[in-house]
Amino acid sequence: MTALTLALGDLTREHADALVNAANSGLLGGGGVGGAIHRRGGPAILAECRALRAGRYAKGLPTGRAVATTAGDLDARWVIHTVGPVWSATEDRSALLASCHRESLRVAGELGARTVAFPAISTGVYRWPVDDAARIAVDTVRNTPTSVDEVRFVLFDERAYEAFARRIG
Ligand code: AR6
Repeated sequence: MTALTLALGDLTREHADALVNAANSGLLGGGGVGGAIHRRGGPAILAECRALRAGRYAKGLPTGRAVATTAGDLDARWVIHTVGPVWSATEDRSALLASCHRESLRVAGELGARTVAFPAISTGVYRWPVDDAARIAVDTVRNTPTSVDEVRFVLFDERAYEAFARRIG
């Protein structure tokens, strides 16, 4: 049974086996939580991202997929980078947001991570409404068989925290 827990604050201050990054497909940094991860985690993370871009993901990491790197100076063993979909009012991209959570858990399981901390993927720069993102994130984690013991959602503001808290119940 995987425990779903919540925290309010900065993901880069959390201790977990793996921290999930809401990345873009270029994997080379950006704003939001990913910017914070690279800032606090130091250059080792970016170096591994560049190596991925030079090899397996020359065209970038596709939306809905996940890949791990070192966590550098963060209090974790790995960062799992996943690319959320940009919110669209005209196209239902929910399956891709669900896939981010499923794929991140799959990668975490392969690594042997027992604790994984997620941000609210796609709810920042990618503008996904937070209540809907909470529904997709929580339901997907609940319905994905995994060896991970704890999935912690780390929410940056009260509004996101309340949305996830309502969904977890
Ligand atoms: N800790 C936890 N949550 C955070 C932090 C933090 N330090 N900083 C922001 N958030 P975003 P996206 C929250 O924009 O929407 C980037 O530029 C934020 O309030 O990081 O998936 C990438 O390079 C929001 O609720 O990710 C991509 O280009 C959530 O994290 C693009 O943004 C996600 O916001 C990805 O957009």
